[in-house]
Amino acid sequence: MKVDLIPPAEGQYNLKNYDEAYANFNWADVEKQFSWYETGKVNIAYEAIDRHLQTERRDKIALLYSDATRDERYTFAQLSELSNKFGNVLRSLGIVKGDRVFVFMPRSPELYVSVLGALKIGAIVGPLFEAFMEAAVRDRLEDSEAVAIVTTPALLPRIPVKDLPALKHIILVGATNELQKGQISYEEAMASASSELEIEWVDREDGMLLHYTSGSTGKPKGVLHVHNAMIQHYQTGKWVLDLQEDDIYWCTADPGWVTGTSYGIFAPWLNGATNVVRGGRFKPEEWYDTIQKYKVTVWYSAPTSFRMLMGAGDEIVKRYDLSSLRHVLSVGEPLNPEVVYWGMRAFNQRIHDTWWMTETGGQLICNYKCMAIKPGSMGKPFPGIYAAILDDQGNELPPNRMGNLAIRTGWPSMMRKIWRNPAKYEEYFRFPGWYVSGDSAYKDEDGYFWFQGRIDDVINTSGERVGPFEVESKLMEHPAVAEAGVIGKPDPVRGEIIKAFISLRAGYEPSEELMEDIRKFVKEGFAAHAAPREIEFRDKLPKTRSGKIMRRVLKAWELGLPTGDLSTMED
Ligand code: 6R9
Repeated sequence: MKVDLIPPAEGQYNLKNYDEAYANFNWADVEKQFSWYETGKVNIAYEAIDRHLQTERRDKIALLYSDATRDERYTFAQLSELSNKFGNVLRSLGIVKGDRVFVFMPRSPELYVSVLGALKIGAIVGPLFEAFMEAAVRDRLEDSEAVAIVTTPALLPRIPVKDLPALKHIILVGATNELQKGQISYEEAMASASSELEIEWVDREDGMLLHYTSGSTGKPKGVLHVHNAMIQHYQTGKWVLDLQEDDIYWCTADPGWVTGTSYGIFAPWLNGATNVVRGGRFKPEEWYDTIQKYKVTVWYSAPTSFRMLMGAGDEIVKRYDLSSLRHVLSVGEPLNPEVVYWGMRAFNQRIHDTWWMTETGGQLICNYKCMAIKPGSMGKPFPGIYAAILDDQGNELPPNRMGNLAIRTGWPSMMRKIWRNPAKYEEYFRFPGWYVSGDSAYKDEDGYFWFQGRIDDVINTSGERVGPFEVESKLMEHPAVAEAGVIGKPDPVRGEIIKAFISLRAGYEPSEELMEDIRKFVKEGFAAHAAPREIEFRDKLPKTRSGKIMRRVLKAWELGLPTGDLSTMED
């Protein structure tokens, strides 16, 4: 297969020579950037915000926020003051270091202030997508034994308070009704809180963030990150995002996704960059308008969004001035070469793919400004990262052989545990010295990595990981559903869509109406993005003898491929 090579663009980059940096890099040198290099005590929110107050960045814009009704800007000094206040609000409720505090609301300045304030008092922050319905919220708050949640009145009905004995405080942003027991008005509490806060200096290995992510079996896993991750957030912000002093940076991800925290909060602010947050839903015109309005220079988004923009047509692009853009990046799914070519045509920029996971906490395999891009490849390992392709026994494979994408353990932002599930954590490290990603890939003779797929069954729809098991469990709650098997079906726009195979209980007949009702049931009872777009009724589903639904068989049927080994399938 012929592969194009897109040469680096002109300009000044922070990382000038990849090979040289890779050969000489040492994480320990990065630590010297931070105040805690000498004291040993640390707080990521301090390093991201307050540290800049002693420099010329004090009155620099840290946050440019807008949505349909708001248009606001905050300096580093203002964010420092507001997050101090929120830290005091939490402290006055008795919340202490290590407590889990969740944020469950649409993007808004209050969301970012809440995250920073909670981190400043040493709490562990759990961000949730606003799209989560009751069951998804319950699973996460229950597993983490969260003590407080910051939310809005509209989302309040989805928090099953009576099932959550650990949950003591609900902080409501924009409350208008009378408050119930345990509820606090964000605005009232902030108005009377002091803006002087004694930051909780924590150990670099203390918990910072708890991101729940889906596996192929069981409930969602709580991936714990620690303050030490800042080393990686900072350095990848410098070399991969290429953040420079005058940049206006826009990461389109919601903090419910790890991209929206690592690269929507920490990387930009640790580097003192101006960070754009756009609230509301995706609309091509609004997105282009955001770039034009703020003169965005560095833009980090996902293939599903780029594909939707591409689908909206080049005519729209011409209506906006996108000439401020100097660096564009992507994460979450494979970036189709077609999209890379579109980016060059539409706004004269290479789109730089980056590969990483919730569990890795930060970018690991990337395309860099100073390096030639092979469209379709995720790029090369970040300096300090050793990536390899392993066979199923843990041996490194030579170039051009597909296998398990694995990383040598020990990078700064690696997860430190799976909450209350040490066995799950150990599964990632089944080959001594390696983190096994669960992705399959190969490395070519030039050292570029090429993504092939997930080894397990996790579905990636529009950049969001959906565990089939969670969707199946929800489907099974519907009175008509006897059994359900859920797979990801390739889709040109969303990467994959969710397809459910369902066998019905006696007394129910397949119909369009029933299909719609089941779809609605998942949408309203679990999460809109997890509702199957396609449903197929079957008399029986393929299962193992122990009763597990064999999704790989469903997938093979769907794609018309051989079903492989069926020895474990029930008769
Ligand atoms: C940051 C993030 C991780 C999974 C990962 C892989 C897929 C991410 C990718 C990519 C191909 C890329 N993925 N980046 N696949 N090319 N550049 O996405 O975290 O939501 O945990 O998903 O996403 O399958 O294992 P997360």
